[in-house]
Amino acid sequence: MEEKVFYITTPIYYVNDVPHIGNAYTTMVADIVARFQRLLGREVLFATGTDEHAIKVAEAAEAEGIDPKTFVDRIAPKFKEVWKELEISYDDFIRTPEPRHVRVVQEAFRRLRDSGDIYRGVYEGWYCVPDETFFRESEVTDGLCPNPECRRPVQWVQEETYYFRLSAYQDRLLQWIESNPGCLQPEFRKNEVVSFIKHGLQDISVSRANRGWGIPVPDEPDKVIYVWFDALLNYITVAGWLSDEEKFHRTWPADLQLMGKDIFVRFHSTFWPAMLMGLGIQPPRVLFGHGFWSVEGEKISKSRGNAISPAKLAEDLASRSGAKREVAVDAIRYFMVREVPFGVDADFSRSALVHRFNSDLANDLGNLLNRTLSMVGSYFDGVVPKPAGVAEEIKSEVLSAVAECETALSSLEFARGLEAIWRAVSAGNRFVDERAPWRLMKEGKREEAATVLYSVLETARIVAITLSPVMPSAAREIWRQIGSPGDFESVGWAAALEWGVLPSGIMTAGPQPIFPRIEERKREPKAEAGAESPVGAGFAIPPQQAPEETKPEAEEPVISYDEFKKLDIRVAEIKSAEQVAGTDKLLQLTVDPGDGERTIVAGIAQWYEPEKLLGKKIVLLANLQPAKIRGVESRGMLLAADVDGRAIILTPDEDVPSGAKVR
Ligand code: ME8
Repeated sequence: MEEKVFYITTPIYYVNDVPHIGNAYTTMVADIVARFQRLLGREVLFATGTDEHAIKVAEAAEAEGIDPKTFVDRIAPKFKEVWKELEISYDDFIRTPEPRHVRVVQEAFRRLRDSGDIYRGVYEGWYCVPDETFFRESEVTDGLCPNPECRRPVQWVQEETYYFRLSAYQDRLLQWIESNPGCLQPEFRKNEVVSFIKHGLQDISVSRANRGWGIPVPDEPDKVIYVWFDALLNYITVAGWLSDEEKFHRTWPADLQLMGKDIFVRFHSTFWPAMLMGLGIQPPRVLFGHGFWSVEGEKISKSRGNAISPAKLAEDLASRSGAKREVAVDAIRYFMVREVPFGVDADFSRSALVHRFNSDLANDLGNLLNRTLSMVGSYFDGVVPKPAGVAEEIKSEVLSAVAECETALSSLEFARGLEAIWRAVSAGNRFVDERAPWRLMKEGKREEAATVLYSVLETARIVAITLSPVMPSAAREIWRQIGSPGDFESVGWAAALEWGVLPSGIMTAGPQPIFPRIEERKREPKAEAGAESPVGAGFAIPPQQAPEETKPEAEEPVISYDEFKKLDIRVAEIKSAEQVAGTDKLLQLTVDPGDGERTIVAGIAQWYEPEKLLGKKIVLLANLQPAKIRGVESRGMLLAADVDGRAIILTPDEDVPSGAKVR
């Protein structure tokens, strides 16, 4: 019998906006699991995609004055682009308007209607468009969505509809959960599901009046199918339900369905398995609802301007460190699964990212590789030396780390898996420190030095394989630099369980530092006036290149009081603010510093919404030489505090008149 395909899914994301690090997180984790399973030799189907029939998608299109189809056709490919940059190795990308999916949704609807699970009625209650969720009258107070993460206004809906008989599945769902330990993870969220179900399930409306967007109800084109009924079915569309029976048989049930906690309880752990039961299809093997990321302590939201674009973050990290872009992507992947155990909430901070980059990647891993390869270069002409024997202590430490890493990755404990790999890295560094090949060479013990260096190269080879699900590009680079033949994808995880595989006598190719350390006090690379600033670079856009007399970075320049007196720093009021066309980071501000209005450009758009700045008093360097930035003449510079790359505008402690001097 053919082996079952390992089937892993992410949610399909709404296309009302481009992906941020929250969506990227789920997708990166799914990618890590998919790569790990492939290394283990499993055939994998890794699916992701876009959920396009939501009302909020139609509203976003309307806000732009275009039809929903044009809108989704523009945004959906952006997801693919971002996933490509983040090295997401998906096998299938589904878009809900595709005919293969429309057919599945309509057929599922028809079958459930025929069996009586879907019945006609009238819906009267609330609907939250941002959450695309129906709420009972009693669930809503103050006209706001009861989901604490949302709390946006709900709409009152009264229309003829179809209901899905969810209430009939209460006992079957509880029984499924009880007889399949581990089907809902993590455990603490399973308990939430059980109490949600025990609290009583209500039938759920599964159609809406057709306003020109959505999949029509079969034989009743005045109605469209509820977006969640449509979206959840994507998982069986991809697996081949109704289109490829053999594929479906080998693929379903899904081995792992990943999502955030926001859509875990109500939709994926209740509605979804009930729909499948109604269709006579087995529920998935494991549903995992992970925690949410905040950014610098704040909930991610577009209006707060902190919905970080993962691609841009990688670009910034690359420019700040000098690492290759794909290595910067890897560092972000590493950070997000290393920082907290998978499942719980986490906070993203740039300083923590920089810290991990420097300590784990540049210091521990980078050092191991660089110093070993330079010694191989100096003492053995860059050729992998032949060991005189097996260094048992490092071998056993490294192999036991691999075993632990395998167990941890299999049970989705990524942080523990990476800790285990870092034990191998530290073992390698310690081995070099203790055995000191440079001393051995001086003492003429060339064979011993060869054994030490070979063992560390072998450690690096094993680290490359085990690290590759999380950091595929960096692993490829390590592999290349140590001269290992072929690629880790073809040798697979099994090659990490063996010691002594790296052939002696082959040429190494390093060292070329993969993770150049980020010098926190280093001057930022000179940015072109108006260029988007990298992580931590100035947000007050300098109108000109740094002056010629810029001192070397180590010396803090000292200025005299007379020089300081030349600065005209004043309080100014913001009169208007708007984004500079064609940039994500620049705002054009009209400010009044007491002597009439003028325009300045500031690199703060990532953190401040233009509307919220109106009337704010800021501190302005008023006599800076004017400069054109992206076509806008800027006359002065807004001063802000730099907190780990984030701009915080300085404002006076009390209300002071515009034009007041700052001394
Ligand atoms: O809910 N932290 O799509 P969506 C971690 N279309 N993960 C986050 C996150 C954060 N701050 N923000 C979002 C939908 N996510 C539906 C899904 S599936 C049949 C239909 C991730 O675009 C997380 O996986 O709102 C969350 O569940 C998902 O994005 C929500 O994506």
